Parts: sequence; structure tokens; C-alpha cells
Amino acid sequence: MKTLGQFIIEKQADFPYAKGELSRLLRDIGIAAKVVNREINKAGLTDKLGEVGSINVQGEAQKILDVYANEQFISALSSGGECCLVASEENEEVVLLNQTVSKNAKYAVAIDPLDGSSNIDVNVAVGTTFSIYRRKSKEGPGQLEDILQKGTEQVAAGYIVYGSSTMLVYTTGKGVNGFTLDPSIGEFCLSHPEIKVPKSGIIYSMNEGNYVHFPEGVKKYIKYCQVEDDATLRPYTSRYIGSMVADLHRNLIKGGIYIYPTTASAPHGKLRLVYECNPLAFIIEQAGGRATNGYDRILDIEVTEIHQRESIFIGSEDMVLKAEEFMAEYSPRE
Ligand code: P6P
Repeated sequence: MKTLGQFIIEKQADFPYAKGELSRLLRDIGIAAKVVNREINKAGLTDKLGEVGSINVQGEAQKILDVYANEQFISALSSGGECCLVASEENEEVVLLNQTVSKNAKYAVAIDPLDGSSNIDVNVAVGTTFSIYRRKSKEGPGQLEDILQKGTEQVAAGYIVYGSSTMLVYTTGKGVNGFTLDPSIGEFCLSHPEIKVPKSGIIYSMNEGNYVHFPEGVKKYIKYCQVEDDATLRPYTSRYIGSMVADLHRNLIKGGIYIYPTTASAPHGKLRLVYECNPLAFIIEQAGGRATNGYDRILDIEVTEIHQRESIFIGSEDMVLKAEEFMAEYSPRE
């Protein structure tokens, strides 16, 4: 059994110019994930369920575990010294990390510390997403330009899914590997080497409660999924967890498509480009899948704000291409 730490060191040779900083950064994220996992697993017993009573920058009620997870990841990144700044879903502005420790830091990190946290109180899977960029500023405190980079500039990205088991899945641009937390030894161990997403699938994920506000192309795609056609294994199955990381992970393993299009309440889409769409798009592309906003590749989209939102169509290549065909025909861009 190979631990995450052993695997990271082993793969360090993939980066001849790296001197271990990225390896240490990934290790820091793994450590924070284990701490957050421990609290999630006993939240009901430690009075960590429920809301803080404050509203985050997204206008969403902050859960106690949202704040806790944010603190743990920022603390781990700060003490690790390899990261100069963090852009987090939970913080309106970028968080500049401890300058004494990270004055020579080479990387900047974007993170959604606890995605889908509304599921926490009902014991349903939640996740963490992260993106790692090489800083653009030369030295000293991190700058906004360090994190406002296109998804194609990611050095590494991944997620942790706190589900029936806890898994950390990441890529450094050389494939996707999954590690399952073994609580008996407190280590993430390689369990899913070189993950490849099936080219097609029979699962579609979206919140159909928003149907009336969906673009016509999405409505037509949903009807396509529901038509009986043995040759193409339709009707497909609808699965929607309400945690994008969990929906993405299931589709990564089994094949499928996740769509969060524009809706009346989310005219630019709901998901955030920097710390949700981009890391998951990097993962899915590295696994052989596809991620667009219905028209353009997610990783190519210009990044102008930390919390900018984007529509997302992500998963098995053939399913995303089919959904894009309906968008082109019924919801062509003005
Ligand atoms: P809705 C969680 O808040 C999230 O960002 C994703 O993880 C999830 O897929 C989506 O929003 C759920 O949004 O509008 O369907 O409740």
C-alpha cells in the first residue's frame, strides 16, 4: 500500500526543476484534509453542526464547519511556508499568509474549504476543492495577480470528498490519482491509480427544480436524456447530491455529466470559476473528460474576479459534447 506522501515524493521526479516545494504544499493540504475529516465525522457529537449566524461573501449562511475547515486549510498552508496567498470561498479578499514563514513561497492556492456544506447537518457527502498556481509576483507578499490566472495555468488541482470513505483525488497535469483515507493509520493510501472517466455514461446530474429557468438547450438535453432508446442506453438515470464534488466524483468513476447552467437566480451560473470549476475541470480533462460552460472550455475562461461565477457542463466527453449540441441549436450565444 502506497501512502500519499510516498506517492508525492515518488512523482517529484516529474518536476526536475522543483525542489520539493510543490510536494510539501500537497502534503500540507493532505494534513488539513485529515483534520477536517475528523471533525466532519463527529460533527453531530461535538456541537459543530448548524450555522454560525453569519453570511459569507456568497450571501450564504456560514456553517460552523465551513469556518472550521477554512481555518484549518489556511493554517496548514500558512505554517507550511510554500504558499504566499489563499483565495477562499469563505473570504471576500485574498488571505496573505505569514510573511516570515512564506516570504520565498512559490505558489498561490484557491480553495473551497467545504463545498456542499448544507448537506453536513443531514449526513450527506461534502467536499473540498483546491487549485495551485505558480505565483506571478516575484517576491514579498502575494498579489491578486497570483491567483487571477486562467485554469490552464494550474500547476496542480484536486478535491477531497468526505463520503462513505474519505478520498483525496489530485492531478499535477500527468494524470489523476485517488487516495483513500485509512483511519486506522491516519494516512491517505493510493486506491485509484490513473483514473480515467468513461467516454460516455448514463447518469445526468442537475437541479431540475430550476427547470423553468434553464436555457432552452438544457431543457432539450434533459428531454433527450429521458427518451427511451435502447441503442443509446436511454433513458439515463438522474442523480443529484447537492455537493458538486460528490456528483463529480461519482461521474468520474462511473461516467456521467453534471450541469449547473444559468438560472433566474444565477444568471452567470452558480458555481465559482476560480475554486470550483477550474480545479474540477483540470481533473476531468486529465482523466479524459470534458468541461465547458456549454460553449467554451472552462480552463480557457479569463479570470477577472476571485468569486466570479460560471455555468458548467462537466463529465464524460461524449455526454458534454451532446449537451453542447443542444446548446448550439437551441440556446445559441447572442
Ligand atoms: P443548488 C453547493 O452549494 C454547490 O456549490 C455545489 O456543490 C452543488 O452542486 C450546488 O451548489 C447546489 O446548488 O442550487 O442545486 O442547491
